[in-house]
Amino acid sequence: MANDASAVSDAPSSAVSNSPLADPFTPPADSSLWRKNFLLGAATASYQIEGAVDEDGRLPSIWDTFSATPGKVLAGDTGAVACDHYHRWEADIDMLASLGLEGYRLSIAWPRVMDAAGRPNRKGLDFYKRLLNRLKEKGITSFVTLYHWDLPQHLEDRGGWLNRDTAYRFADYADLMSRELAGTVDAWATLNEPWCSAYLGYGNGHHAPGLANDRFATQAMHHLLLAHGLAIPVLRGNDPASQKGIVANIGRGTANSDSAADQRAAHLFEVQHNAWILDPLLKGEYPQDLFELWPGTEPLVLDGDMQTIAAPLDFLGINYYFRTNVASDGAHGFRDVPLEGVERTQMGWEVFPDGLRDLLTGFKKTYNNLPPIYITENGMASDDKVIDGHVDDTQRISFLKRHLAAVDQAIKAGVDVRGYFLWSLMDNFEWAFGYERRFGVVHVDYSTQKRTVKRSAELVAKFLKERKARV
Ligand code: IFM
Repeated sequence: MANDASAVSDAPSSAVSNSPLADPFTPPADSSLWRKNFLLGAATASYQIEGAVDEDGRLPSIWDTFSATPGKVLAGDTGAVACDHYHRWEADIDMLASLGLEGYRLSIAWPRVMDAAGRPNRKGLDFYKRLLNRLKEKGITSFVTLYHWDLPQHLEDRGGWLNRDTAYRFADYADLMSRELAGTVDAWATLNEPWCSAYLGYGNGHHAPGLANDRFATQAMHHLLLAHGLAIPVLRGNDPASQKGIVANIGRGTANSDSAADQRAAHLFEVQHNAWILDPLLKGEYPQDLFELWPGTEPLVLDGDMQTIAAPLDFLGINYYFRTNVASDGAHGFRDVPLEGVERTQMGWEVFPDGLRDLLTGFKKTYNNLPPIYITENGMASDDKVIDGHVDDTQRISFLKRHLAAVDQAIKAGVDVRGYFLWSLMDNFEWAFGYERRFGVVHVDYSTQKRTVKRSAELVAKFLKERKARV
């Protein structure tokens, strides 16, 4: 993959146009999305866009190590340059603002802002201060994730999330960040998708650090959740005016048949995908069914841990992408049974908007203390091409419209959903899939770093403009 940042152009190639085409995105008149206080924004993450991995004192992360390991990432891609956002952040924020997006969800690279002894790295911190101040000047609401998977490699060398001490190092990092950035952040999320960190990172090895053992996955999850629980009161103490929460990726599991065994398989799928994270956070306990699925994997839990983990939240971030159809594996688990003839994305993920509505309404029934919800990620990858300066991402437009309709249905069913972030603002490094999979509403040409606003982003901008103009 060519990733040469030398020939550059900062300006997005197409401004928001008044297209004569009928608008396939704008929500119906009765949609809750028309409410001006429903936040509509876009999300990114540090390792996926920043590049500049060894500049200004940034230390290596587990993703630098993992992506440099042959065979781990498609085409040998790495985040070394990515979208070069570390150097182009001003133009990128201008682009975000020109689209009228009201919120921006970003993450901080832990190895950029703290050295191995826990001391601040001023140059790295200044990058985020400048960026957050610019968002404030532009009136854009900032959602800042502290951990979107780029663990400092020096912590992994001491056991990473298998080492309980990492949870305490995370609380130190949260302390430093919230002391330095207090007043510039509207909402803090401790972790992004602990399921991915624990299961893909330590359970099946698909992500950094690439370990594969169910027992590791449950212990890593416990330390991740403990890190979250330790950080929440620290964030509250240092930055009382902001909201505090966490972001979970949730999965819909459906049964391949009406048989009791397949129904149980679908239940277990959702236990390991959703309840594994949400039960500790909202009930202060792990779901016991998890250990029927993965016998003998109970993590080591010390006295007081579960109370720490269940610290009250101001919001819950939900990331939703697809459903998984499953059947019993004939033993105590489930196996995927991909459905034929359904709509899929470039990732091969099934497009299933009802899953988002059903999970949200289900959580409201299951958790009587369910916090206000932000959809912190939703979107899809497609093999987008720039043709005559335009990207007509028809499937994404329809995908977004249908998922926003599902959010509206959940709101009408009584779920307190307060906002939605598109994943992603721009095409970026899609982890083990490198640069091949394009999730952005803005296209990135990685050989020139030219940004091209896709048709989906134009339509979101058009809707936001209309909404703003309403009295
Ligand atoms: O790109 C990722 C993101 O980092 C976390 N949530 C899912 C996205 C798409 O796979």
